[in-house]
Amino acid sequence: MLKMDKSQELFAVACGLMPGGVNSPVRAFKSVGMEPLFIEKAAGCRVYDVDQNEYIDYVGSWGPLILGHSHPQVVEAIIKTAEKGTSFGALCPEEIELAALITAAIPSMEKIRMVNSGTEAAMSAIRLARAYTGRDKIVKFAGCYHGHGDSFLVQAGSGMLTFGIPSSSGVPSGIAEDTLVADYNDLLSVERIFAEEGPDIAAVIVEPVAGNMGLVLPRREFLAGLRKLTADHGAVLIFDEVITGFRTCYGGFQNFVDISPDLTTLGKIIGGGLPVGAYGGKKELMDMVAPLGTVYQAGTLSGNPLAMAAGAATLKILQNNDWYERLEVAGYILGARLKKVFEDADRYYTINRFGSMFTIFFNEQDETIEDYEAVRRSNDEEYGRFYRQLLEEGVYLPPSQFEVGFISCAHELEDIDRTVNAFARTLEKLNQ
Ligand code: KE4
Repeated sequence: MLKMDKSQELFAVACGLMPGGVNSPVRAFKSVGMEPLFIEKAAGCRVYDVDQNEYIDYVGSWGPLILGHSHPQVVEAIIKTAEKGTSFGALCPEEIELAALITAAIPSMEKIRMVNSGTEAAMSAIRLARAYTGRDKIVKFAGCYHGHGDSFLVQAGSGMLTFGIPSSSGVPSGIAEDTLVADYNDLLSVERIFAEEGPDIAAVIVEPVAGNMGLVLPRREFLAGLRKLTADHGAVLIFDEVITGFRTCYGGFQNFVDISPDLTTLGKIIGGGLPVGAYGGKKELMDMVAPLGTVYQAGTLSGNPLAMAAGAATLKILQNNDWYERLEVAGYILGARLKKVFEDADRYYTINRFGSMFTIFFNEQDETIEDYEAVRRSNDEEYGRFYRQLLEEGVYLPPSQFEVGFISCAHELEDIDRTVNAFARTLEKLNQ
């Protein structure tokens, strides 16, 4: 039995201070049927909770820690910058450095604006799309998540899927009505919406690889189809690359599939573990943003030197493409060996993997998982049962079936080995 006394003691206090004891719902561990861990420290691919339990970490702070925790060069950049001041509310050289690194890596981002979260980036991108087109409606996909901006909390993924809150309360009906929902990987569902509402649609926002209903890969024709459909109807195509940005390659998933969206949102990795988001795209759109244009968007800590330095240090390390090859090898080995473990245990499962991102779905029948309906058929109770046992074995997956596991550059083959063995022991114990 996992020793969790200290975590439980702290959680009791936290519940008196914060709703559900957390500052973000998915951390509550509710969907995996246990009280949450309090993490005390982390280094490389390991996290350590307040009860001195050690885990191989596949959460990676939900994606930002692609280099692993406390990377020496990132920590050094943060310390050196902090010694000169953390935020001035004025221009600083660090914001130019990070903006230059990102726009050089993602050519469709001719101009970029830094914000403090993926949510802010997505909210700003649709505001800009609405201003540029003079239209109000947006199209999103069931199971995709773009942060907690009102327009996105309609059939969203991530914590909303985890907690079965298809749409959040508190969102004015007028706003929800302007959010049209299509089916991921189903181009026909988008064509039908455009046939009815095309002239009123400002933008389509999509996760080019869906990471908030578990990992669901795009069919090739899906993204290319969205590009053509939005261009034909004068709507803005927004790739939400908050997860995939600098995760799948040095740049965006868009580089990988050679599709240029009109706007891109980023977050997570570009902050190197500190709060950073960004949106950017064609000059024609971005020059509408204040103070140049009439689309207002602002932020006290946007572009602060500390977060910029952490992000720039991270991207400069990732410029060495060997890291992406290494992540692909680690992902391939983990996926292949887990497939064998599940087959030996005679269990239905589906492992969706792309590079260093993966999700294990516990399905009731042997099926591929390529859309939201198939995701909904997975057994998240069984995921919870598996999760708790795996934690006992020292492996820390995302505490939700509808999230993505992340391998970092700090995971060695020895860690993959230990992970596979932990899965095998877990399945053995669950099958007893
Ligand atoms: P943030 O506001 O959390 O920085 O980013 C929102 C966001 C936007 N777009 C995508 C594709 C995202 O995945 C996210 C946030 N991801 C979740 C986990 N899947 C963050 C974890 C949490 O909510 O605590």
